[in-house]
This record gives sequence, structure tokens and C-alpha cells, in this order.
Amino acid sequence: MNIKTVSTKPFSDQKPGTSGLRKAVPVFQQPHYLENFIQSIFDSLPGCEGQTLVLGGDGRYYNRIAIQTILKMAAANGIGEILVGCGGILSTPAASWIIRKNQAFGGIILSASHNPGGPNGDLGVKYNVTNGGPAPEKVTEAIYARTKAIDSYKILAAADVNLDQVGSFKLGTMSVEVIDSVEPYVELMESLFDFDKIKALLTSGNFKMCMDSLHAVTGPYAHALFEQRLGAPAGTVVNGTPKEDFGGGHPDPNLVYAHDLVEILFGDDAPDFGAASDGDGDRNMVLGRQFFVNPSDSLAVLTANAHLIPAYSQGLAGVARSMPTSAAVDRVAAALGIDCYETPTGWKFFGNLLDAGKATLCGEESFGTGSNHVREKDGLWAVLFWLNIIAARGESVEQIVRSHWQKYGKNFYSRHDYEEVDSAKARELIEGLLALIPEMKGKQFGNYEVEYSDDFSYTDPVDGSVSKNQGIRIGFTDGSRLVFRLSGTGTKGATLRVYFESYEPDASKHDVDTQKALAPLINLAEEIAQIKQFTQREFPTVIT
Ligand code: G16
Repeated sequence: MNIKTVSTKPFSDQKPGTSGLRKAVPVFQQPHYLENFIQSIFDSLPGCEGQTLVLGGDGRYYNRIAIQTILKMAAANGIGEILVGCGGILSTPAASWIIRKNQAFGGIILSASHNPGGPNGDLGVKYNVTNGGPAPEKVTEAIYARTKAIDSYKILAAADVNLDQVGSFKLGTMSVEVIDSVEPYVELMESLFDFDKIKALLTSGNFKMCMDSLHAVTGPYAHALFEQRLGAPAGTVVNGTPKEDFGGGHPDPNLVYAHDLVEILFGDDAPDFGAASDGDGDRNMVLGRQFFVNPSDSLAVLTANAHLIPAYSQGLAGVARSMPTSAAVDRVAAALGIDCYETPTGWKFFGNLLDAGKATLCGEESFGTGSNHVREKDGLWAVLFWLNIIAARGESVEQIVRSHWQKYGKNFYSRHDYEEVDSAKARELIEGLLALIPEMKGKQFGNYEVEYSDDFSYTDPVDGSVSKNQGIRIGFTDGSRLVFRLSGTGTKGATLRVYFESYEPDASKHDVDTQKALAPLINLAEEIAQIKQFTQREFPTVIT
């Protein structure tokens, strides 16, 4: 074996964010940049020699090149076997499943999720642990510490592996299994949902759906599931061929970036159901005919209807949501008599709760929902969950959500994103709010009286680890709240996220436009945080 040891110097900016290391492609293309981070992962994994790792990504630009480098470095670092998705493709939930199914040591996922791709787009590298979920903070901190001290990396001098054919190869002494990227995931989905019922719905002739894969990784999975396995007509999946630059689009399933789908669902002769997923397939947006389902509501509706799904018909152990996610699911959990956990933003925080059997379903306001079937959020799983509910209840998306609000009340909820703002100014805004926290309690702003204000801190109920500085909360005595935090996934400047929530039990008021219902809180956020001044923006980039 021809293993080369290459001298290198640390880069100072390799701290993993909310979900792995995300940077612009040209940053990753700097000599040694990718290699340093990968070697730091291997150096932080005691006992990885001889073990099996899973490798794949969302197919974005540089995916293939990075995979070849990682394979050669894995071989040089004594990894026993790598399972890699055919074409280098694995959606994030599929990668999580492959790790679990094969009891692998862990996996490396190449994705920058919903961030744009292409030569000037973004790339990301994330390490997932044995449970199939994103590495917890203690692991990412160890990797980061290593990136600051690294002085060399190891790589095998060898030819590239043919990734486009399922089969077994050798790279030095390491085995490389190129596996079918889609089939194991389809089998998993079939084991969870009532495919016969969903198939009857999709082939009834009375129900039309549109799945927009946004030229990203879910295309092959969605074709296999909806059109091939569940009988939906060809053309149900649109933008279903993954492209390295996502067709120039922004693969983020929200009302702004998935506007083509929104136009279809809000247009004439709209389908009954629409859904979109993101770059790596872990997010979902669900739409009914002329009806948008807020992700926080989606989690609440899935929880309230889980008894209709074969995999969850025996009941849920508990549910979990990230702190900024609305409390809609809390009300369902209370009615079901199950625990509801509030974690910081980042799917990694759900891992312990799922492993310990404390939570069965998890969800986030950022278009993420999932369950204990894998340890990542799962976009197509959520779409199938909705289809299964619709098939079982025989009602439209809108009817299901409206009757949910009628029963539990409605949490009016919105998130305003200010993208690519000056990092120093964004930090100043946050510092200003932190300084206000001690004097907030009891303060009166018009009709609003502050009940509490803090910088959210989380103590993991399973391992006792503490995660501080997870977002500023200002809660009012009427139950409404404001949350401010800086995104941990952006790569250009800073992204400020402001979250608004209020509760309305009276069904006769549920039709009010969300932005109107939240206007007093939106104005209050401006008054308290001076968002326009710090961001130099009159309006948010994205309103969800
Ligand atoms: C990641 C995390 C999610 C988080 C989201 C947004 O998702 O896994 O838990 O909610 O980022 O995080 P932030 O608000 O810090 O930008 P994804 O889909 O980008 O991997």
C-alpha cells in the first residue's frame, strides 16, 4: 500500500455549526482544506480502525471529488469497510438508515442541506455516529479541537473507485461496497406505513399530488416511492433528476424558494396535495389545495394522528421539538398524556431522547420532522405520513388542519429570516438583547407584559450535558413569545432568525392572516431589538 503522509497547517475556521461544517465550494477547494477536516474526524474517533463507515451525499457539485478523497483517506487511516451510495448519492435520512441497518461505526455525509450548490455554492461535511444521527456536541468539539492542532494527514495513492456501479472493490486493504442508494430506504418506508391504503388513494383517480424534488437528492427516492411503488401517475414527481447545482435554484422547501410548487398548489385546478424536500432530503414542506401547513402545526398534526399509522399505532413514548418551534405539539402531548421535550435547534439534540426511548416523534419549525425509525429528520417520511393520514381519514389537508385547530386552538406562528447580514452587526444586536435580559421581567410594552426572558440553556435529560446560549426568549404573560437567534447553517455573513408566536383558542379567529395576527409582536420585536437598524434591511429575506 502506498500511503502518503502529507504535511499541513490548521485552518482557523473549521468549527462545525448547527449541522456539520458548511462552507462555499471554493473554501473546500483550497489545498488541504477538506483533507484537514476529514483527518480531524478520523483522529477524533478512537477505535475506528477496521470498522465499517457509511459514505454518501446529496449529489451537489464537488460531492464526487470529495468522496474519492475521503475513500482514499479512509483506506490510509485503517478503516475496514466503506458502504458508499451508488453515484455517491445518499439522502441524509437514507444514510442514517444505512448506518443503523448495517450497525456501522458511523458515517460521513456530504451535504450543505438547503444551501445552494454549484461551483460557487456550498458544500458541507457532517459526521454521524453509530446510532445514525449527527455527532453530539462532545464529538464535534473534539473534531474542532483537532482541526486547530493538525499537522499532517494520511491518504492512499490509488486510482479512483468506480462509483456508478453497484459492486465490491478494494482500496488498499479496505473494502468498498457501492450500494443501491434507494432500495433499502423504500423498504424501510414500506415497513412503517400502510402502503396499500396510500396506493388506493393515489390510484383512485380522485386525488392528485405533486412532489417537487427541487432537482435535489429526493428525486430518485420519490420516483421509486410514489410513481413506481405506490402507483401515482408519471409526472407526479417534478424536478426529480438531481443536478449538481440544483438547476440553479435554492433547494429549500419553503414558501419563497419552492415558489413554483406554491404557485401550482395555489393556482387553478390545483392538486389535492403538494410537497417539497430540500437538497439532502431531510426537510419537507406540505401543502394542501390553496393551503400551507406550518411545520410546527405539521408536527402537532402528525402526533395527534399517529395512531392511524401502522408503525405508531401502539402509541408514542413522547415527543420533542426544538425551542423555537411553536408549542402546538405541546398541547397534543398534554392531551395524550405523554412527555414533550424542548431542545435547542439542531437535530443532534434529539438523538439521546430517541435512543433512550423517551421520544418517538420529533420536529422543528425549520421544516423538519422525523421519528425513531432513523436519527435524522426525514422529508419523504413526513410526506408518506401525511398521505397515510389523508388516506385513513378521507379528509383534505385543510380539513385535517382546521379540525386540529378547532380541537387544540391555533398557535399563530411565523419566522422572519434576515440573510447575509453583516456578522458584527448581527452579533451586536444579540449582545444588546442579552444586556436587556436582566431587566426584562415585569416590563410592560403596550398590552404585553414580559413574564420571562432568558438565553435558552438545555440540560440533556439522558446524559446531563449542558448546552448554553441557544437563543434569546422573551415570553409574555398572555402566552405569546419572541425568540431571536443567529443561524448556525449559513455561510455568508450572518442570518438573523426572529420567531413569533401567539395562541388563539377561538376558532372564529383562526382565519386571520398570520402576519396580521402577529403584527403587534412583529412591531414589538422591532422596538426591542432595532432589527432594521442593525440589519440595514427594511424587510426580512424570507418569511415563513
Ligand atoms: C439543520 C439542523 C436543524 C436546524 C436547521 C436550521 O438542518 O439539522 O436541526 O433546525 O439546520 O438551523 P439554523 O437555524 O441554525 O440555520 P439542515 O436541514 O440544514 O441540515
